[in-house]
Amino acid sequence: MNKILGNIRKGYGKKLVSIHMWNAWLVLFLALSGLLLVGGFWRELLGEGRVWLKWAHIAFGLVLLIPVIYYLLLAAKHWKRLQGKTAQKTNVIFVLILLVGWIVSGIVLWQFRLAGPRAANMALLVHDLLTWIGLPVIIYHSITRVKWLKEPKKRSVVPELDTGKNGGASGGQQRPAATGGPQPVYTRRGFIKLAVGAGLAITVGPTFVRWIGKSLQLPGSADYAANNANALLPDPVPLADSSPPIGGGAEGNFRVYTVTDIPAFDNSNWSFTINGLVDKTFTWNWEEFVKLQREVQVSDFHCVTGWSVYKNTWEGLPLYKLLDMAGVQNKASTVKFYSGDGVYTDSLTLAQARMEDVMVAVMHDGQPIPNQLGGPVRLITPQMYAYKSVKWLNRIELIEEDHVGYWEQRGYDKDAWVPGAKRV
Ligand SMILES: Nc1nc2c(c(=O)[nH]1)N[C@H]1C(S)=C(S)[C@@H](COP(=O)(O)O)O[C@H]1N2
Ligand SMILES: [Mo]
Repeated sequence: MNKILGNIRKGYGKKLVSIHMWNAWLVLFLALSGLLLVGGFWRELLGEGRVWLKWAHIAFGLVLLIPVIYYLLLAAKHWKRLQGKTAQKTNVIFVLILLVGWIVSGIVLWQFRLAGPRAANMALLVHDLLTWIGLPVIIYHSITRVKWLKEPKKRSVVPELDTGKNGGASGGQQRPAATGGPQPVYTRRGFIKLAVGAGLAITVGPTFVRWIGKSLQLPGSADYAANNANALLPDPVPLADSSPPIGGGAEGNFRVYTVTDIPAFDNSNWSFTINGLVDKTFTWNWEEFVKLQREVQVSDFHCVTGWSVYKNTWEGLPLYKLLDMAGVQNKASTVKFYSGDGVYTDSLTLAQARMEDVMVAVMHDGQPIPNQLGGPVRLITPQMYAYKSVKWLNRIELIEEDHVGYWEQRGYDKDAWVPGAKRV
């Protein structure tokens, strides 16, 4: 009888160990791929690989459901075993909340078109927050719980899921009295734990604080206007609708995206051109450009990765007016946009380009657009995802053939319409 029970227990323990192992490998892959996906540095380097990586991240995220569900099937039993072990129970609940939270928010982000921008925005926040909290805890757990840090006799049959058995910051001092004598305060384990904890706090802490500041829009946390490296004179004078902004001020925050170094411009190196299949080519310098008649619109801005900024008051030149000024020739069917970064391009069909809210924007909420956010001039396409919204826009060309934009060449959907857009 005892033998049978022992075997069952052994099989059950093995299952938990293998669940834990699969879970650990999946989380490791998801953490690395996730960090590569958000890291600005990697955006350009990865190029097309980035879109593949995103799909792999989604696929492996879904696979993560398997160990979670498998564990939940065994949970009742495991739970009984944990009777009285509050620390371990807390740990299991923490891990489950983390994994389920990651999976659910990940699914919403994956299905952003179905979910819509509000839900996607919330999901991205949750996904980020869980990563900020969960990843350091997991790294700490992984480093401080590797086998060589443990005393052999204290290894349990179900080592990893029973986290907390030797865990907690005071783990080093919890050794059984059986070893006899007073406990040393500084053990190797205790020291390593402290070092890992301090290392994580130092490396992760400051970025986390910055992220919180931006997410909660604390004053001064993302002051792109104050750090505007552009030096274009004169400043554009805002229209009455812009200052104060009729939209009441944007809600949410931009994430600075770029596939190049962030350029900065001044009067000597900035100009704006519209050419190609037009009756009249224009090239304006800044002094001329700021004199062109601007208009104001309030619109939402959606990035395809899940974040949005609502109620932006943009001031600039409606694109259709620029097109009419230049006179589009019959042969033209595509409007191609060039960025002053020298790399990024995108395009709209002529019909899309003529939508009345497509704007060559110069001001945001009554201020010049800072260089980090694409100023002095960027494109705004409220009906479409923001990869169409070319930053540092300095040239518009009318062409006969189609043009596949930077991200579209690298796997983004040619169809960039946001849900509910008035498609043309
Ligand atoms: N030149 C240039 N324009 C660009 C991009 C870019 O990398 N380079 N990224 C696009 C994407 S995917 C988004 S979501 C928005 C982000 O704008 P922001 O950096 O002002 O938040 O810019 C778009 N325009
Ligand atoms: Mo984007």
